[in-house]
Amino acid sequence: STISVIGLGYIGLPTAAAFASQQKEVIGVDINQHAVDTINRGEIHIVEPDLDKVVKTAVSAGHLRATTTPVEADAYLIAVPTPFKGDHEPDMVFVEAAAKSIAPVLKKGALVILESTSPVGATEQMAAWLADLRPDLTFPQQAGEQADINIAYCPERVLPGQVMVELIKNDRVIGGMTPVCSARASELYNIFLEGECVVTNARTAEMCKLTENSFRDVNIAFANELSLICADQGINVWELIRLANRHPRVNILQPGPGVGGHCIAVDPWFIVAQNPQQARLIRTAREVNDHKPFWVIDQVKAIVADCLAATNKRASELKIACFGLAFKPNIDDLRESPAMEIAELIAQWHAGETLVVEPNIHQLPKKLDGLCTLVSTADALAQADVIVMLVDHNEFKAIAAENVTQPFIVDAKGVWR
Ligand code: SAJ
Repeated sequence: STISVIGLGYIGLPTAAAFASQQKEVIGVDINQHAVDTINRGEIHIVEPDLDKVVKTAVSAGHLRATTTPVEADAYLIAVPTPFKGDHEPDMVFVEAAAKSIAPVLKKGALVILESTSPVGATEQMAAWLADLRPDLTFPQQAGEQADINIAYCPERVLPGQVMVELIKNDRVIGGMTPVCSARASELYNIFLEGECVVTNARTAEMCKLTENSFRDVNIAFANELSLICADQGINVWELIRLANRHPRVNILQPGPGVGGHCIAVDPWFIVAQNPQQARLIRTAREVNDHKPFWVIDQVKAIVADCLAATNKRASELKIACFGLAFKPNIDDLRESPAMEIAELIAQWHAGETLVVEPNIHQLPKKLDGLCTLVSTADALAQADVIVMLVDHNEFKAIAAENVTQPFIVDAKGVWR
């Protein structure tokens, strides 16, 4: 039997590789010719630990190949992006395009699974698009258990940086449009899954994915709000959280420069867009986290003023060093990163030189090119007048206290708590 994965990005490619490594015939489909060519050479176009080895083995064994045109298959998994447009409304264009691209090759008995993070009702919408294009087939919304095509929503929940482990170990929520759809989807995932398949309906599964990331966002917002309160009260927030977490039922997350990545800062808005009246806490959490970078910048401006007053230097002579650009520690992913946003705004505002340290990249992103200078940790420590710590990379946590001689520090991650 053939499994086809539509969308070969951070979720689709690892999933395709996981099936292929169980000797299944997998055909990956992506509109990006470069990604397709790279995969067919046995290489990968994204950064994720261990993914390269699994893809290489699967491609050379002939179990995985990629193409730009959908083919006939027994099961389809759709793992395309669902960004938001203008007013924080989910944008389903890629899901719609993916569904419409497989419709012509859909055969009786096929299973279609949507994995992309989606608003509630998206799976029914996808089923309607498919049914419109294939009046010759029956779908669960009309024929229930007897349908020719089975459809389910099964969200991914893997942590970037740990995808190859979590993909296999995590439990999986299976939201079939009918119980038969759920059973078939569970059977499919059980090919590689060590975690459990937990069965529900499609709408609950859609909401479950949004809930998981909103839960984390709200909890990070709580920590970020505490950091503002503590700064005002002259309390060390890192110590405070460590102490509060000694309570058996308290488990506060860590404050930071803001919330980045493509999931936690996006998905809660899907709930807010559908239920603007009810989703008050979820919306406020988003606003608290989105505001955090600007608060950090205000802290930097205040420290720079202190530094100018204490050193008699001119602003143009002052070097500010931003430590970290990635959206979280020990990865090279700079997309939707609050640290990037902060570094860019500081560099635009600052009259002197802005240094940037990011041990996981070799070249500054275009946005910062000409605006900042990429330097090593040692050079930044030696040259900077003001230090702005933005990401708790291991390399930064390993810096010996005696090598930090500057008194002018904004530490958004509590690396030097
Ligand atoms: N962050 C904090 N404080 C913390 C934890 C995280 O400020 O205590 C920040 C990080 O620095 C980062 C952002 O939050 O900027 C998000 O990082 P993350 O590690 O919490 O999550 P992601 O975006 O890498 O992956 C999340 C995961 N969701 C949950 O943990 C509920 C992952 O399991 C999902 O599969 C993924 O979103 C996704 O694709 O939806």
